[in-house]
Amino acid sequence: MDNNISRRALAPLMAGAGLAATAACGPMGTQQPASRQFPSGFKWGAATSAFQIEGALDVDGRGPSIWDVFGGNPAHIADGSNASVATDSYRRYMDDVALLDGAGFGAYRFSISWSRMLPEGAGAVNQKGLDYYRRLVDALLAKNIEPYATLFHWDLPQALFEKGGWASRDTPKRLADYSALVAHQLGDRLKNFIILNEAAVHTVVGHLLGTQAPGLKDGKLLGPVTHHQNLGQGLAIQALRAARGGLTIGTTMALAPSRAAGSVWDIMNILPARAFDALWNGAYLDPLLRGNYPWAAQLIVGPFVKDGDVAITRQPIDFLGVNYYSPTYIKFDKTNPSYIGPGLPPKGVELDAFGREIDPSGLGEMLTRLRDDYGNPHVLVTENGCSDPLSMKASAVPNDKFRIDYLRRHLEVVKLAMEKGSPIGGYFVWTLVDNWEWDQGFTAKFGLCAMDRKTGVRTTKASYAWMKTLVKTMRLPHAEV
Ligand code: GCO
Repeated sequence: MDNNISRRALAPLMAGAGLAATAACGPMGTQQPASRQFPSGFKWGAATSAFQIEGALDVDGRGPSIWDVFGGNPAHIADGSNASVATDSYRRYMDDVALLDGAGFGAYRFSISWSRMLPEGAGAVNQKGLDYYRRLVDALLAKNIEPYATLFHWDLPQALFEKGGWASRDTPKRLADYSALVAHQLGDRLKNFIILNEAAVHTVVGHLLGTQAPGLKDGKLLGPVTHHQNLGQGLAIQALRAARGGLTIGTTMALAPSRAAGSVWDIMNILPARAFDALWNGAYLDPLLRGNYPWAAQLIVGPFVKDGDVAITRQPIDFLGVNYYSPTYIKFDKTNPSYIGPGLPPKGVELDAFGREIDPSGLGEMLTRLRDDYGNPHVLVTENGCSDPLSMKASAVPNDKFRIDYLRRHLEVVKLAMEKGSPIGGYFVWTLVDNWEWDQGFTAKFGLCAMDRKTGVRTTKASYAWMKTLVKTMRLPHAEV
């Protein structure tokens, strides 16, 4: 596969695309939902991840993760920054809780840093790390905000990476042990679990493109890293269920339609686009929901699938977390052994600041596939959002109309999908406060709130007020004219 495929990797191709993010965007023939009123009980929330917000990397006994190592090298990060402070949420978590509460959110998706709980990835628990998550969960519950904890959001303990990481069949077992530990220690108050975040991104961007941790560029890892995450997820679901009853368990995937680039005449792009779909979407959906791998993925993972494995990867879940940002465009590339190469979106389409096409219909397409092809699982949209125009300067855009427009248009698709029979129970905006965006450092700003990096003080943007009204009325407003 080409070394450039990923939604992030496409971004630099679109120099100047940041301007497009500020453009007003009308519905342009998009089908509208019959009613704009969301049902009572629909959950509204914001999503974050530990490494992007906590800071305090060497505080209170936390062990290093692969992101400490990769992100600690300024050459890997767009602005040379690191996550040692991030949004300082290890210390300022009450500020975050106050913002969630102020918006009226009923749910918060955060992730647990595996190496804060278990500095070596396995073995004895770090009591101070555990206490932090207890305090956070209790603070959320005190405000009637339901905690949703992701167990693995890309920050594998470095100690486990040194023992082979996801290329090793041991790491799935360690994920299961860690999951059981969290359920034992926090499960009296923390009830909602998301096992993995976007395994496809971690596989492709971390192990093939090398632009994210662990920074490897090795096509041979595609098979084992894909399969072992699926296997670990299955074992972790089993471990959580064995640890205690009454938990709500799901997992989160980066679902994106894989479209053939070019016009209908570019038929040679169709097969690589299908193959990419199998590697990006099917290689994670199918083992969990069907107990097998799609044919094209089978070629790659096959040698690593042992007898009995797919019985483990296939587990009943209470919800599927869907993260959606944009579709992917693929073209035939004869310079690649896989013939899969990154294509460009159609000319003239709207792009977000990441150079990603703004196309809510892609979300509708994936929700329809889940309904028609995957047994219509209960869905939570666990991430959706866009960045302010990328900037090396710390300034954010306070009057972020483009974000309001982006969120509204995606929520129209969510509502429409619900009307067409998809059981969608909630929506989490990515993200609460501008944070440390992986290899993009602080140049990207996805927050409903900005943050002064010198003082840590958070300031709400216009989109925060817009979400607050939406959460209160449960009614999706029409576009502002
Ligand atoms: C992801 C991650 C988030 C990102 C967000 C914006 O989806 O890649 O879950 O950590 O910050 O998507 O790119």
